[in-house]
Amino acid sequence: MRLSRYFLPTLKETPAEAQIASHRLMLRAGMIRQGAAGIYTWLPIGHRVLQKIENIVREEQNKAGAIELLMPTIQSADLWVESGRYDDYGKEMLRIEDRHERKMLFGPTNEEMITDIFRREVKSYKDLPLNLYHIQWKFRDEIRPRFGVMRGREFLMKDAYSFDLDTESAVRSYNAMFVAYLRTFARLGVRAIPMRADTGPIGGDLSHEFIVLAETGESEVFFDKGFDAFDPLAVQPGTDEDLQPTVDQWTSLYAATDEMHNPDTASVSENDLVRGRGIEVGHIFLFGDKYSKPMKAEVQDANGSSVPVQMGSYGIGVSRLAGAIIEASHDEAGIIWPESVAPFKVGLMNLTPKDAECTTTCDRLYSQMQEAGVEVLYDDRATGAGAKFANMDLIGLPWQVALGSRGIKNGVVELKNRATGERQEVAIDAIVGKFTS
Ligand code: P5A
Repeated sequence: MRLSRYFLPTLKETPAEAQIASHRLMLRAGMIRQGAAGIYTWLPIGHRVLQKIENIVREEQNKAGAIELLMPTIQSADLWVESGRYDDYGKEMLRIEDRHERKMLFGPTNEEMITDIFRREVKSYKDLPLNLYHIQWKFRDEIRPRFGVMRGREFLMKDAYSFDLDTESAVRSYNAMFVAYLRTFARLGVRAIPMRADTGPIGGDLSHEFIVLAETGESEVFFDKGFDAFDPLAVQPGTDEDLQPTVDQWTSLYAATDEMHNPDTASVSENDLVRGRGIEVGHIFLFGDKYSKPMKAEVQDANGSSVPVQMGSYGIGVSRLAGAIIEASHDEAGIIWPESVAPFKVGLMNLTPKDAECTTTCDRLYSQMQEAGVEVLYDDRATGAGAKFANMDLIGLPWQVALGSRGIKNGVVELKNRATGERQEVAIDAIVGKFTS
């Protein structure tokens, strides 16, 4: 992408309304703009990040055996009356009336709707286990939307719903999601700590939140020093294996708390605990027949008796993650994107656009990178070198390649790693190969 033809409205000034780094940087780096309180437009570079996060979430859900579908944002109130949550949900639910005075709502979550789909189509235990998910916008009329996309009113969530014949099988589905979550967050370049949690309005007995460590986080966590030793990507995804030992290993390695708890330090010595703050990026629940019973979502078991299906639900805050990743990975100059979610891999800068040879060479490098499938943002604008460097640091692409008249004379570009700050000179003809080999 040529920056001269792109839409990247960056800001020099720090916006007054932004209280935390990620909100400030998302506005300054031209990722988002606010439409109304807690409701945002995702500008092109922000949209690319959102799609990268979404795709990694999707890949790991698929690997774990979940199946994607897409439910609407607008739901009928009837289903919520059936489950008993229509009145319970309170003011957080955006209630709408259509022209026929039918009660509708903008979905804050989809337990009711998926239970309705299930009960219409699935009748036998032979069709279980089943896990259905979608990635869809939700609306919660939060009393205090703040911190940009971290606590929005409209936000993008991945929500999966598992259906099993009995509790033992339901726990296996829960464990598969637990492991998929650890893998997902590792691939997104963040460390997320699983912590036992309250179930709140979703309900049930078993629940974990996944917390990304960041000083500005709303939850307080205590975790075991040994936590670092585990590599989530070493654990194979899937529903068939017995993942219980893996889940036990993870859950015995931390203790956690927030304002809702006291630290549960039973399993670890207090000396080994590190105290931190974090952001909830995922939340999983096992709630058995809480919805299937009132909504009569039943299957026939092997004996031909009808039993309510055992359910769980599993959420990831896709749009919140964009903020959480920045919160965990930035410096004074701007964002530092992990490569897996960076909007572009390389930022190519023409430092002396008035120099015809420099411009021809930069244009050639840009074409070669594009042909090689390297995602590159090419700053070909007629602005000064200082502004270009500052802008690249702000938007946080993993690699910067700078070429000016001096580099042309010496036959080299300057390559900078955004995360380490390390700079090196690379022969002009060797630079494209650096990103393809
Ligand atoms: C699980 C999936 C649920 O809604 N039902 C379907 C369950 N869980 S949850 O914890 O309430 O939400 C799941 C994740 O969504 C993100 N999230 C938000 N992100 C941005 N702004 C908000 N206002 C917001 N509320 C929830 C969180 O990451 C949460 O873990």
